[in-house]
Amino acid sequence: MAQSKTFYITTPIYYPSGKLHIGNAYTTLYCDVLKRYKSLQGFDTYYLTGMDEHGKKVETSAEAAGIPAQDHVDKIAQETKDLWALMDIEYDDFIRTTEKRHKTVVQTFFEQLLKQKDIYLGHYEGHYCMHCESFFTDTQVGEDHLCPDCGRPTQTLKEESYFLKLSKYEKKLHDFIVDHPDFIQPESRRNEVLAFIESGLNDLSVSRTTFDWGIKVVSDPKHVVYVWLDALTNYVSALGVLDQDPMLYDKYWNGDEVLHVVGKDILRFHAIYWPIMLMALDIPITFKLYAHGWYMMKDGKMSKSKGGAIYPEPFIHRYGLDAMRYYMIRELPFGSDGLFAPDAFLERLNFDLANDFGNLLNRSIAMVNQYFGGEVTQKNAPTDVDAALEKKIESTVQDYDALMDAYKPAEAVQVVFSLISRANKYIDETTPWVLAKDPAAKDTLENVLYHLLEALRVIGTLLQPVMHDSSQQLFKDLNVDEDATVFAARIYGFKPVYRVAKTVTPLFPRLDVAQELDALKSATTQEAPKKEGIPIKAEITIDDFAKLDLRVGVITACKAHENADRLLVSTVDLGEEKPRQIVSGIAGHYTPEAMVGKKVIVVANLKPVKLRGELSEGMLLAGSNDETLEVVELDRLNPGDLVK
Ligand code: ME8
Repeated sequence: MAQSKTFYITTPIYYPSGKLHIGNAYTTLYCDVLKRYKSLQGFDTYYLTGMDEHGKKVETSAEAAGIPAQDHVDKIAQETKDLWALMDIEYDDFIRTTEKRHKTVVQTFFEQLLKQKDIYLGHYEGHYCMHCESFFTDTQVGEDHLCPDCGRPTQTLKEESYFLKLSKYEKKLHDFIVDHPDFIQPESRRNEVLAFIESGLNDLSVSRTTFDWGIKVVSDPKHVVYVWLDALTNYVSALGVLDQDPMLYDKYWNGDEVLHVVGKDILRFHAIYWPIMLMALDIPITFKLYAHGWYMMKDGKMSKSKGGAIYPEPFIHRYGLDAMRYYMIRELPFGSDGLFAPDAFLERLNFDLANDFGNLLNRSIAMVNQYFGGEVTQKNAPTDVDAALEKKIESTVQDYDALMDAYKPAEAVQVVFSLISRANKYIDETTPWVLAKDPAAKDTLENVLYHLLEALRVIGTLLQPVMHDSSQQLFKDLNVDEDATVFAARIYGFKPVYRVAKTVTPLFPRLDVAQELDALKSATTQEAPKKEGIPIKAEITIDDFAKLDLRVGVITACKAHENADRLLVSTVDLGEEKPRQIVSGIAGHYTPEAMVGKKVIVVANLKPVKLRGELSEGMLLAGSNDETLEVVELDRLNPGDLVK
């Protein structure tokens, strides 16, 4: 027998800085769907997920919880595994960076890179963003010393640090990306990465001496390994890369298809640092990288460790796992952001799942029982309408496979639902209840019902990776054996005879949206944990404060910054002749649409600066903590009014 092709898929490993929300759960679900699809396709699959348990952020959140860091990460790792069990995630391994099998690999890699002088000891004096755990250059932070990634203020730090020679591999990486057009997807992200490399790579600081919670550098233990170098290594440490007989590594890393799935915010780490590490270590770059968009809530971004996030559990407990899996996959198109809104969730449940899908199954089975005592056989008298449905089944399977092979499950699921609509329309076109009144039309009617059952069987096989339980229920209702649910069976006419169940339980109930919204409100948000203290800055006088010219402004337009994910460009009316343009690091927290109409406080006498190429003539006031940010808003004042 020919050897199966292999498919190795990974999620990012999550920070245990709080309970995982639907944004984090999305990546894991997405990988689960692709893994299940590939398994059905006959691939030998391996799915890795896990936790990224080191770093300053984790140390701080353990301190905030008042427990030792190891206890803290143990607790969250268990909660995370419980969530994956609830979501029926079929991962093969769960790596934790505090495990010995991982630490050893990180330490060995570090020493190897040190020995071959790809890592060297130096000093870092630069602008450090605590939030992003990254250093930036003068040019990157601009005059205001703001983090170019998140827009937060940076602090100047000088510390001894080891550096990885990114510059040495800059050209090689650029060539690699150019030579492998599908290495980074979607293409827009690939172009972003290329542009970033073309702007020049600085050597990367890869150790820290300012905290302890990390993997120690063996030859210089006052340093801990930079959390990203540590975390990225998980993709091969979990496969036992340095084992004497690295079976998993040989099979899956050097196998047929390797896919790292990440959110757009962590693209650079995976598209630049990770491949360069591998090049330096002489490990082949076998993976492809897919960067997905974010799930947003109606009023902005979700946050893991503070309030204001949506969690999967209440939805699953109340509406069942498949409704949640369907919505989460369906609403995040390839490469774009999506909206997770409870009302939209309920409407999809009603329209797509209860009305279109559930009803198609119920009606079809009820008619087979009513008109044929539960048993129908294929008849050979196809009409044009039948032929159209058969063709639709065939094209659906083709389109679905092409989309799934291109890692686009949202689009693939939509194709299946268009077949569901088509099958419902087929019932309207063929009017079985009219045919049933005419004894001469008995075969025609049986033929119609047979077509419906075949369509349903194929729909069930296609929906398996996303809605496993509902597909199994459907197969049970249709009384279909396993051999009619495999890949090769996804053709019209595969199963010649049906003996369906006598009754079916509806797959999805119809819900009262208003009533459910009320019930969900209390269940979907979590209270913010206690704040950590931030030291008060040095004292100033009233004259210092008076130097600030603070004015009321109204945002009349707002758009995303073309060259920076985290920046929004607002047009602000300050009651002056001409509106101003202000760039702010708030894109992770507000959509451009949500900003329009806000009455905000503007620092009106701030020297104009260019932020990633866009002029910024002032600054909006906002409150923030580690995870969330809120723009300060006013209500009754007018543009140009003074704030004192
Ligand atoms: O970044 N919608 O971990 P993390 C969709 N430890 N995805 C979202 C999201 C949202 N609203 N919010 C977050 C880390 N994510 C590192 C990874 S890998 C070697 C180390 C995604 O817990 C985010 O884009 O902060 C990222 O892919 C993932 O959740 C993990 O985030």
